[in-house]
Amino acid sequence: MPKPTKLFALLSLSQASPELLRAQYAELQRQVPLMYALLMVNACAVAFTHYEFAPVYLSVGVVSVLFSVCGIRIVMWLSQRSIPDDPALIARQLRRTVVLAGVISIAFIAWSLALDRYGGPYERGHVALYIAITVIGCIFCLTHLPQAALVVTAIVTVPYLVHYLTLDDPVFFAMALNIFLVTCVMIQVVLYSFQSFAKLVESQVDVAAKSAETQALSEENARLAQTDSLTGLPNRRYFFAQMERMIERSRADGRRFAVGLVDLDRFKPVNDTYGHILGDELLADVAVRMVHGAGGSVTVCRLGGDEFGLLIADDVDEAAAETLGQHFCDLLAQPFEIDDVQIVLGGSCGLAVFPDAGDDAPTLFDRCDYALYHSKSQRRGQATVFSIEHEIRIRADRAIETALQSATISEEMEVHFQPIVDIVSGHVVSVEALARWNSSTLGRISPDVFIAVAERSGLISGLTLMLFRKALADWSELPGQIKLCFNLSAHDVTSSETVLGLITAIRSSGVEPGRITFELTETAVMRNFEVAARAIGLLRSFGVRVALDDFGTGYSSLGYLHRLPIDRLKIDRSFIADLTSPSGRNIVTAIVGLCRDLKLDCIVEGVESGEQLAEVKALGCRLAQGYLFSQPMPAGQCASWIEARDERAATG
Ligand code: G
Ligand code: G
Ligand code: MN
Repeated sequence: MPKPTKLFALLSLSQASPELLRAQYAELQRQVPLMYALLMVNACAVAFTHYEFAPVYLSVGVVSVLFSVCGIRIVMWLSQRSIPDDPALIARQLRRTVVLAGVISIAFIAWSLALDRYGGPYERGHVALYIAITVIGCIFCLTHLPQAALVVTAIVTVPYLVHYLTLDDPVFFAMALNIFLVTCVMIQVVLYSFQSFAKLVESQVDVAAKSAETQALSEENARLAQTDSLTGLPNRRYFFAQMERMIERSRADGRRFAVGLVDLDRFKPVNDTYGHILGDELLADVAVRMVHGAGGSVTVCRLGGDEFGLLIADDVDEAAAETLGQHFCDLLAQPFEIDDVQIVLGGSCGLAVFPDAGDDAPTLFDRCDYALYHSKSQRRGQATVFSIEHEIRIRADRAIETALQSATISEEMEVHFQPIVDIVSGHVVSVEALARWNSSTLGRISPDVFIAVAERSGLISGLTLMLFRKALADWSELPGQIKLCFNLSAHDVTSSETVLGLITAIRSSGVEPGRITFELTETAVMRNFEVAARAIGLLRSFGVRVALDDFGTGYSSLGYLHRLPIDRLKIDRSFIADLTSPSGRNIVTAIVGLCRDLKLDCIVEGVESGEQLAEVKALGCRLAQGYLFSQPMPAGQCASWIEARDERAATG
C-alpha cells in the first residue's frame, strides 16, 4: 500500500513537478480519446439491445447527447497536439478533466441504471456487464490521472452496488459485489503503477539535470583550457585552434583574414625594475586596453609573456591590416599608470594576411613572427605586414644559411684587419678584425648580412669560433705589440659555450689575454643584460678587455653603462660624420667627457678626413680608426702597411 501522505502529495496536482504534469499530459493525450471511443462503442451496444424495450428518449435521445459530449471531447484532445509549456495551465486542464470525468460518469451511470428498468434478463444482464467492462476500461485509460480514475470508480460502483443490492436478486447482487471488489483491486494497481510512473519521471529529470551539469562542467573546463588566467584573454591554444578554423572558413568562402603578433617594447626592464606584481598588473591593463581598442572583428589573445596575438576576421588587404596593427601600437604608446607610477611601454606589431603570406597555420604564424621581428629590429613601435619583399629576403637568407653550412666555408672566410691609431704618437696600437666572405655560390656577402643570418639560424657560435681562430692565426703575422680587437655578436655574449670556446682558443694560442679586446654592441648587451654582464665579468676575470661598440646608436642608458664592467667605448662613426654640426660636436664632447669620468678608453670610429682628425684631436681623443688611415686589409698587407707607417714615423 502506498504511504497516504506521499500518495496525497503525488495526487495533489498543485504539488506535482512540472515534468510529471507534462508526462501525465502526454500519456493522457493518447489514452483519453481511446476511453471516449470505448464509452461510445459500449453505449451504442447497450442502446441497440434496448431499442425495442426502452423509450426512444432513453435509447436514442440520451445516447445522442452522450455521444455528442464524447465526440466533442475526442476532438478537443486530438486537436491539442503539443503539450502546453506552463505547468499551471496543465494542472488546470487536468483538474478540469477530473471534474468532467465525474460529471460524465454521473450521466452514464444514471442513464445505464435507468435503462435497467427495461428489457428481459438478457438485456438487464447486458447492462450489468456493460457497466462493469466500461468502468474497468475507463480505470485503465485513466492510469496516468488516478484522481479521475478514483472519481469514476466511486461515482459508478457505489450507486451500482446500491442499485443491485436493493433488487434482491442474488445473481445481480453477486455480480455487483464482484465488480466492486475487482475495481477496488484495480484502483490499488493503478495507484501503484502511477507511483512507479512518477518515480520514473523523477529519475529521468535527475538524469537530465546531471547530464546538463556534466555538460556545463565540461564546457567550463574547455573554456578554462583556452583562457589565459592572468588577463582573462583567450590563450595560445585558442589562438592556434581558432586560426585553423579561420583557415578552413577562408578556404571555403575565398575571403581573406589576417593574424597579428604584438610584442611589448619595454616590458622586460619595467618588470625587472618594478617587480613581477606590477608587471602582472601592467599586462592585465595592456589586455584591457587592447580589447577596448579592438573592433568586433578582432580577437585579442595572450600568447605568453609580453606577446599578444590578434585574429582579424575581416577580409583585409595588406594596407588595412597595417592600419589595424598600427592602431594597436598607437594605443600601447600611450602611458600606463599603476599605483601612481607612470609607465611608457609601447608595442611593436607584425601581421600576415591569409592566404597571401602563407596558406597553412604554421607558415602564416612564421610569416607573422618574421614581420614582428622586422618591426622589433627596425621599426620599433610600428606595425609591419609580411610582404613579398620579406618573402624574397627569407629566400635569400635561406640561400645564405645553406652556403654557411657548405663544407668549404672555412676556406671561403677570411679575416681583414683595420688599424687603430694613437693619434698623438702616430703609432698603430691595435687592429680590429673584420670578417670577409667570398662564397663559392653567392659571391661576396657583407658580415652585416651573414652574421645576422648565422644568428637567426643558430650557426653563429661555430662561425664566431672559426673566425676568432683565423683572426688569432693571421694576427700573429703582424709586427710588434699590436693588440687585437674582435667583434662578438649578440648571441655570442649570452652563450656560455661560445665564451668558453673563446677562452680556450686564447689559451691554446698562447697569447697574453690582455692583448685581446672583444667588442660588443649596446643592443647585444641590452638583449639580456644580466647574462651579458656575467659573460663580460667572466672574460675580464680571464684577463681580456671588453669594449662597447657603436656607442650611441642603441639604448645609451647611462644607468646600464655604469653597471657594465667594460674597458673602452667606441664612439659610433655616425657622430664623427656629423662632427661639423654643433649638436654632433656636443655629443662627441659629452661622450669623451663621460669616458674620462668613468675611466674608460675612448676610440673614435669612422675618421675619413683630415678635418675630422683635427677635430677629434682637439676634443682630446687619443685613439682613432677610419678610412683616413686605412681600409680593412688582409694580414700580410696590413703588416706591410704598419711597417711602412712606422718607417715613415721613424724617418719623418
Ligand atoms: O667591416 P664591415 O663593413 O665588414 O663590418 C660590418 C659589420 O659586421 C660591423 O658591424 C662589424 O662589427 C661586423 N663584423 C665584422 N666582422 C665580424 C665578426 O667576425 N663577428 C661579428 N660578430 N661581427 C663582425
Ligand atoms: O660595428 P663596427 O665598428 O665593428 O664596424 C666596423 C665597420 O666600419 C666595418 O664595416 C668597417 O669596414 C667600417 N669602417 C671602418 N672605418 C670606416 C670609415 O672611416 N668610414 C666608414 N664609412 N666605415 C668605416
Ligand atoms: Mn667593431
